[in-house]
Amino acid sequence: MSAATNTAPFLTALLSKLAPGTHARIGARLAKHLPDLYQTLQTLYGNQFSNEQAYATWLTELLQVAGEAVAARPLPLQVLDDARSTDKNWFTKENMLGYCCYADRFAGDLRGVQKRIPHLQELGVTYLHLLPFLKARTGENDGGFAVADFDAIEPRLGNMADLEELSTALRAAGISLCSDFILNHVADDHPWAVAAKQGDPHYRDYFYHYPDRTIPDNFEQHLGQVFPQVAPGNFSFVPELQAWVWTTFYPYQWDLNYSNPKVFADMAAALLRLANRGVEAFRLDSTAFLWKRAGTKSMNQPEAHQILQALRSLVEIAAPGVLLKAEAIVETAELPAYLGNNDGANSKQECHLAYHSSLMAASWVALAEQDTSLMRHVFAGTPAQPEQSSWLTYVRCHDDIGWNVLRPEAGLKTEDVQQRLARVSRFYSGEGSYARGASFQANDPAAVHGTVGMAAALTGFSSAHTATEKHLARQRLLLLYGLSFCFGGMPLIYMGDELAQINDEAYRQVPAQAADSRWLHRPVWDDELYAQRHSGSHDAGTVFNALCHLLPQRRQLPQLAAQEARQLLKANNPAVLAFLRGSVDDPLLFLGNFSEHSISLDMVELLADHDIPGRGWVDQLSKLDVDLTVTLQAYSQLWLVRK
Ligand code: OTU
Repeated sequence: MSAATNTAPFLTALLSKLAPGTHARIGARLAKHLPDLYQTLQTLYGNQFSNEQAYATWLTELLQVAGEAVAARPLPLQVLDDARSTDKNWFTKENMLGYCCYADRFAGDLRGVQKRIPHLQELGVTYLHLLPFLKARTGENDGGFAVADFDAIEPRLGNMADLEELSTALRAAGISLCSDFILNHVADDHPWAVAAKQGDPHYRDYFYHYPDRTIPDNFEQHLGQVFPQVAPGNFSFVPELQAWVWTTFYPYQWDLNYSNPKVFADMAAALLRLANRGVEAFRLDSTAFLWKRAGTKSMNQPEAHQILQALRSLVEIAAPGVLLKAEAIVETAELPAYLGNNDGANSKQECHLAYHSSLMAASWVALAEQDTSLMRHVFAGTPAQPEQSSWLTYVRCHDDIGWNVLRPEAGLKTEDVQQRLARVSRFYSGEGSYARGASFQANDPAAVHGTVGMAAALTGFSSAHTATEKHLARQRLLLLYGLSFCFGGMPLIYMGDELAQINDEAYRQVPAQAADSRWLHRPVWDDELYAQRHSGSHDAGTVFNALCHLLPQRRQLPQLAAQEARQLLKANNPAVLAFLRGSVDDPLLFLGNFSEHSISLDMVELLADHDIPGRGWVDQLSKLDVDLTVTLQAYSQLWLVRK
């Protein structure tokens, strides 16, 4: 059956197999999304079946699972599905605000998280990303990114009842719960890996396994390395299998073989079961790596996108209130595809959200270089996102800041790129700067290291002694957050940043963490800082108060919704970032000074090419009118609107 072929007969046959009680709920959604799903999965897996009938039988089984998920979907979630189906842009609005933390480090366990809802509400959070909380591998587990069971909670953190209770309490508070869904790999003690080790051929083929180094060596010639120091190479020898297993990340994280349709079906079913527990958004981890192809980096392959598109169709059918968020730490040019496209008849829906990781990294480059040129390239390389999708904008996360994604923007000659990014990396590890981060691993000493460290440590709080230094540190932190609030996307606050929390060195004493310096910026919630949050004489308070000033302003500015237009302006000073949001009739103009100097700008000149007057602006943050010549203090930002 080709795309143009009618899937109606298939649909009729399928409906006869689904519980009649669900037809009213699922019928129209199936009619809408089945043609795409049928075709996408046929492109991916059609050749694995002896004929089209066999493929259709497999797809029927998959959709029966989706049908069961619909039948079992709790009523409040059905209500949510319906509401969101009539307001498909709900997550792109200017009121959206994310918060990201580890359940244990934030609040002990899932029950503890519930007790911290008032903190989230004080900030105006509408989306809570709890880092991995599913049952993880025993022993080292990459902060939970090695999952042993998709249907169980990590016992330290609670149980399924706690998760359901938490998601319900969050929903009542207007907060959507986001869970990681680690779909690229499972832990080596996940039942599938255990069965494979015991010789079960069915489960052995859930993984990529090679009897000798011939194929791995071939692949390795083109592959990168994520953890070159602590987990070099992309294959690990597994004695029980007498084979080399594909392990992109740690040796105990076994990449799943998505060329096997059973893997796709099982993972899709696991996602839908979790959705029925009240998880409203999934952070799809490491999406770039889902498909391997010899002779390539095995990242961003078309099939990886097809897997995500098929998941999207399934979610639209079985749990349309749920969001998918792509985590793909890749070059700017590769990012937009994760949001799908609007190309007319070929338009494809993929993830609702995707991390704008190169904007994040570029904003730190701008701060280090006191020059926005590189970031302007990232802006220029970011097309308007398709309808019903949004960037996830952020300043920090639980991983290192990877500078290498910026290679295309960093220069033309390899040595220049290398030197430039290495300089930024050294800047943030403190060489001649206010920053107090550290380098993350890289595979050769000449290569560029990523950077670890809390945002407050990187912006200068840890090295500030005088009031002026503290003021500058605060301005830098707020400038980066301000940009993430205004760029056009859902901004995410990383736990601790709202209280200017600095690095946590304790990981060096914890054997399971000591080798992975990302733990430097995964601190434990600090009650003392929290108690200072309204104090004007503590860093925690001044930052918290300032954020609590910016955030309500943001919620009142419809120009800042993700779907609104964005246009970069050319300022006559490279340290200044200037861009318009919203319509020409009622725009918001963001001005940010990434340098330590104060800079004057001529408003008429700035807007000359845009048919917008230079006169008649007011700063939404200070409520002060703006003169024709506007002065931006060191690291300051203005959010200008028409009077
Ligand atoms: C993701 O990250 C997670 O965010 C990491 O915490 C996990 O360790 C990893 O997957 C394995 O599950 O490249 O796009 O610091 O940027 O590991 C996937 C390196 C990734 C991370 C990288 C990352």
